[in-house]
Amino acid sequence: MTPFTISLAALAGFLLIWFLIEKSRRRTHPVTGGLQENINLPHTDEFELYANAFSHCSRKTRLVMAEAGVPYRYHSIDLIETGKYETIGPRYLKVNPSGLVPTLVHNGHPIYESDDILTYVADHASPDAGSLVPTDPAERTEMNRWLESGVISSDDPMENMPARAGSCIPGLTFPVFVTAIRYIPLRRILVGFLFHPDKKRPAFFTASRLFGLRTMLSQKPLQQMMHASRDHMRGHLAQLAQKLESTQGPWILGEQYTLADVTWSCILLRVDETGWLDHFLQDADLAPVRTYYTALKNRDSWKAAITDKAHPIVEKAEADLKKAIATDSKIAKALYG
Ligand SMILES: N[C@@H](CCC(=O)N[C@@H](CS)C(=O)NCC(=O)O)C(=O)O
Repeated sequence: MTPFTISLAALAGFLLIWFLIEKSRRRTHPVTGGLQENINLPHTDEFELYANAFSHCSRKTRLVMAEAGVPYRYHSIDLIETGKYETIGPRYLKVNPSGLVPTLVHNGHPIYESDDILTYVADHASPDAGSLVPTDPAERTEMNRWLESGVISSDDPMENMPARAGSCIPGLTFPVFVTAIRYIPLRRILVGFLFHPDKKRPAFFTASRLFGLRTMLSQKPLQQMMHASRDHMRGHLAQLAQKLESTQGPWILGEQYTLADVTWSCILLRVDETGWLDHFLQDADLAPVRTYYTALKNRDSWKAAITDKAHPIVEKAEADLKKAIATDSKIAKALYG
């Protein structure tokens, strides 16, 4: 063996050991939702929230904290579309071994799943928070129905789009993902092939980074997925408009702002920032949705939870997408045609 082959073998051995150690530090597994009383995490504040600026589920939890008036320490956790795969870093996996955001930590005990966080905050966080849930059981059931519609499943984020508005979110967000990923170095995206539990994500982001919006939008399966999301979301918005008309607003259940409005704030925001809202609202039947969305944005919680936590990469991506739609008819046709 020459000194060169010996060095090569040593390097390969070193890389393999590094990979195996890193892999074992980044192992993920599913978690059950709700409060985990048996887990104790280091903390400095009574409430600590681990969340991402762009993540739909994270936004719901920031909004509920703002609505309940609960102070908390904020840990901003990146997803690859906002910079890096921080959710599968060893530090965050100690907080939530599923590798998903958000996680709320109360006195060191984590609470998993965004909807469990919403109800936990409404039930425990502050004396005012109880008002986010109706006392009347029938109203409570109705609130839960609207909450359920906004869920994004951890197992299959796009399951059952006809029943869930939340399942339409990934497909509608796809063009913004493609434009955002331009700002992320390729080497960071490729790390996902080594460590991310869902290899479809690095594959999608690598292709988006290499080929760009025009090419990605011309791929038939991606177009079909996006159009299915769009068409089902239109149906969900029509149901929302009918509901708002029947209750006379200003909120989904009428006079009382509830957890259902927290979820739907984030759905409408995503539909808006991905360039779809104006397209949908050309339909006059959806006018109540516009009034409702304006009222949501005027609440104090919106500034605290959404505006003040905006992410620069996402803002650039949204501006890029709007420009591309305005200047490239092929892109506009792929989206709206
Ligand atoms: N059902 C979960 C879904 C959480 C989820 O899917 N979070 C996404 C962001 S919205 C995530 O952390 N993805 C990790 C990744 O993209 O690598 C919840 O509601 O909390």
